[in-house]
Amino acid sequence: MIPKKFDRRTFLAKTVALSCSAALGGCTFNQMGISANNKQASESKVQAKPNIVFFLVDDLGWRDVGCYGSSFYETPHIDRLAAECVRFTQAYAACPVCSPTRASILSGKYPARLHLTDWLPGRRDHSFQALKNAEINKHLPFAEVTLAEALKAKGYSTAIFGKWHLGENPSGPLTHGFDLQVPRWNKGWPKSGYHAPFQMEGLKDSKGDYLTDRLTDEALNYIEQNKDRPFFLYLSHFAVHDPIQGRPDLVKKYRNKLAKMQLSKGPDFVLEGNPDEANPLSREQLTALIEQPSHQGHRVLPQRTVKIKQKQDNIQFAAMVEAMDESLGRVLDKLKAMGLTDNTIVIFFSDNGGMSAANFFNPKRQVADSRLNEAYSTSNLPLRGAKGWLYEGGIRVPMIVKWPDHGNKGVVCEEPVISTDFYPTILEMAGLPSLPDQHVDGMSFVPALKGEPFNRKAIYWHFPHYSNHGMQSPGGAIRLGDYKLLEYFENNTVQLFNLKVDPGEQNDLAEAQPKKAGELLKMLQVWRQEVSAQMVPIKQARIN
Ligand SMILES: [Ca+2]
Repeated sequence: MIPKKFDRRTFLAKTVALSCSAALGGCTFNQMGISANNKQASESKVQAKPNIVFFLVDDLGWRDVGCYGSSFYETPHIDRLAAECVRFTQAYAACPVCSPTRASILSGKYPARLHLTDWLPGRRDHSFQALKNAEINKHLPFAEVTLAEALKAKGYSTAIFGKWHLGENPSGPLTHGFDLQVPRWNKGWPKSGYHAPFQMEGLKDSKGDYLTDRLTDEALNYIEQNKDRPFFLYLSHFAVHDPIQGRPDLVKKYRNKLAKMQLSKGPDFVLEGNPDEANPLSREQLTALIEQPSHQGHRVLPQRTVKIKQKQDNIQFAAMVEAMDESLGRVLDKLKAMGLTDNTIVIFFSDNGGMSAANFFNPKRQVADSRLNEAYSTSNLPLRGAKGWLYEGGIRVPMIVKWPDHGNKGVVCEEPVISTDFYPTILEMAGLPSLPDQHVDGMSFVPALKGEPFNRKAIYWHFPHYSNHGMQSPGGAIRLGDYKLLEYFENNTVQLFNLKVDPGEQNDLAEAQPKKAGELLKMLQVWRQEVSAQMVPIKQARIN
């Protein structure tokens, strides 16, 4: 699909609509400016609104945080935040890769509905594929009223620090509701890595600077400058996405820690194949194959298998995680110093699971044994899979939400929620009217924050693409109650798991429980129709 061009008429129509909705909502804020007489009254009104800090980490796995069970990475500030509010154990990203999840957060819509189902600009087709990758929008559509736009229309100052990854200009954050963008860089990874010079416009650096720290400096400055008006701070770290480069002092710390640590038993890697093969490999077969000469090394291996890291022992990655944790600690300290703690909602989230599989954007890539820590960041155990997979390891992520004076404290919530839910939840927490025509796929989880009954009902995924991080067929998934069904599009295989008893997705129940599998498959297929999901095109002849 040819990327949609910037549609000025749509953008202007949306801006007018936002101004009108601000007026209808009783807010005196006007995007075209407010009179001096009204300004003071307006500010006194908006000051009561809570600030919102959305702390978004890139590629942080569900198990990569102390309070989620990591014994190697140290995250005292995240753990402390969790102890003060609500920690979700079954929170999902809407996609196992970056851009679609980010689109779902800011639009309240499923990636399938947006036709933005892969990272941008997306993976190209390769000769091994039986299907072509589905076509995608190359940027967040301008017709979407983003969360930033909705908040801005109600008087919020809005700023993004770090990663955007929802399209190049003119579809950068500044045309999607953000007043400020640091740095002026729209791609999904840091241009020159985490060590200065960063070579990114709008972000000064000095020798020895570390990117996570510098973005935090800028965010703290923003909090200070906006302490007297409501703000939406979208601190979207590049960390802990690769390149895997830790801050030197923390790398030293983890080198020492690893040397003294007793490593867990079990294999360093397991194999994963394509469950959608005509005769898919069983776990026993995969375990036997990884010992064979044919399956040594780190590349795309025979029978469409790849290796998945099983241990958290990467000292560079551990250092990245702790630097990110320090960043959260500094933000919380700054809020406290500014007297804003009691009026600031803090959300901690990741956009997809941990990179425990290597990136085969180039299917011929070979990773030398000496460079494994650059290709595999972490382990998602006990979850199966990795970034790029629809198994839990690719989509279940850490999530912590603090709502001062309203939300529960020190509570663990086991109800499933998904990234489309943030939009209506944030509006409700901020006391703003919902925008039901916009966040159509979101459901406010405010009841879950208050400890009231909350039932998310079905959650859906659509990933009509081959992945950089595995060789599985394109597919989709549905979660309903304790059950999850995965469907693959090459051969229409389905897998059914009961996550309550089998969170590691090892015991496929599709044959044993055909009624349940049929019910969920039907729901998934009906949902794809409802959201007009783009399907993978007609099968090509397989070329191996
Ligand atoms: Ca990501």
